[in-house]
Amino acid sequence: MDELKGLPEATVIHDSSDLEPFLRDESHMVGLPPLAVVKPHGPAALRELVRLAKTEGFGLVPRGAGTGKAGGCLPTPRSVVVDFSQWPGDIRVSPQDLCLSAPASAPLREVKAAAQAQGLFYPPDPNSWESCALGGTLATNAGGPNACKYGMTRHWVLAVDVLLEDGEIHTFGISSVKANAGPALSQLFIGSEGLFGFIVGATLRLIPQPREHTTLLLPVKRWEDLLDLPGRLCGDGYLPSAFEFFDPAVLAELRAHGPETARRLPGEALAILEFDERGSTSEAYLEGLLDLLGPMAEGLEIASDERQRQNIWAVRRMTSVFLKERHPKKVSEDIVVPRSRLREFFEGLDRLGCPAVTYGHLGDGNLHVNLLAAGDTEPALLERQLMDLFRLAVNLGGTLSGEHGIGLAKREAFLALGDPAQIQALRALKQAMDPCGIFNPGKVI
Ligand code: 2HG
Ligand code: ZN
Repeated sequence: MDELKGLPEATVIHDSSDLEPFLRDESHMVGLPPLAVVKPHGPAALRELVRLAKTEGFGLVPRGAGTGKAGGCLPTPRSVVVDFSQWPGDIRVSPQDLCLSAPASAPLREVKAAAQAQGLFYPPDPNSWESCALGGTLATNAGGPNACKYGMTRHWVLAVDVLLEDGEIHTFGISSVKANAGPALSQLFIGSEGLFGFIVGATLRLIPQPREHTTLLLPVKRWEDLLDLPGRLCGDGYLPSAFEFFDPAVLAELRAHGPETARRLPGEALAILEFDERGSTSEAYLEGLLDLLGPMAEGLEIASDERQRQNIWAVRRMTSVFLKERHPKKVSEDIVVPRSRLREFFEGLDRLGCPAVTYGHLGDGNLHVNLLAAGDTEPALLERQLMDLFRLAVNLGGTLSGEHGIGLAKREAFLALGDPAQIQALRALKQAMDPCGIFNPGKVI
């Protein structure tokens, strides 16, 4: 694309072989070849890109590290990918303000480490946390196991710096939790998947680092027994910092074909519970938990040191990649139902006869329902299976996506099942903030 040749403060990629990696993310979708990929190094590049997008009529598709699970960063017809990996800026921690500022390009791993180096904690922990970029986690409102106690990425954002359709970067929010001069427009951009503008940096809220962790492996004989446990724990004053599970099919796969540490996993089904309260490593705390678990506690294993804890988490963290390697054409969803309706959800899934295996964030009702045979399923049937699954979650007071977002992968389902008033409001906002339709066209709505 000749117009991009003189773009200031940017690296521009045109060669079709170099564009190849930008057609994919971690979803099952594939994008169309973009006109080019631009890696901006400064505001002049963004200003000029916005101007050109408007005058030449192409779309701008934001990209972080490409670890998204819904196709949000995949190129659509006549688009330029804006890859933020070279966007400049440092990670700066302010212990006084309990906050941290960082550019969109900062690896989430480094953001979390910078907080930790000061004894502070940034909780969002999507399973891609070692490879994803902060900007992507903000644009998709990433979740993760710790969301069970600490909430989503959006709950940790104080301010965002956003490229708007005037070509300039504007800051929404301040570095304090108390800011109430009108509605929090910063939140509009978190989880928006770049619909209204592109996030180039943010100020994040921190808390003191938890110093104690009790990590439990809870094997069960009848996996249905796990389904009431998230609600019972909360009802009894125990809020796990993570409550993950594997259904019997996923556990069997891990045990039969997974890494060494997975081969020793116990149980018919398995939960991983973690508590990080002050005092959670005390005997009294554990006794209370054992009381609550009753006969379920038989077979319980407690990680006795940090190495064991990390081994347990390593197995959980690799599950998605492992299943994808075993079943390259699988489709993986991330529906949510309220904790109190988990049992009804699985009964419903059974009734649907949906050929799914499930694992994920049981503690907050966010389940990774995987259709392993999706690649060999007739497309119309697959679509029906997915719609039935989404409808089941929605009818139980849940939603079709708990953490991965809508992107390209769930756009049609979102439009079909979403509240029409909400979709209309989103479209009105899009029109107001991006009247030329240059920001991530063809995604979400
Ligand atoms: C996880 O929790 C990730 O492991 C990925 O959200 C889930 O691939 C998936 O289905
Ligand atoms: Zn997940």
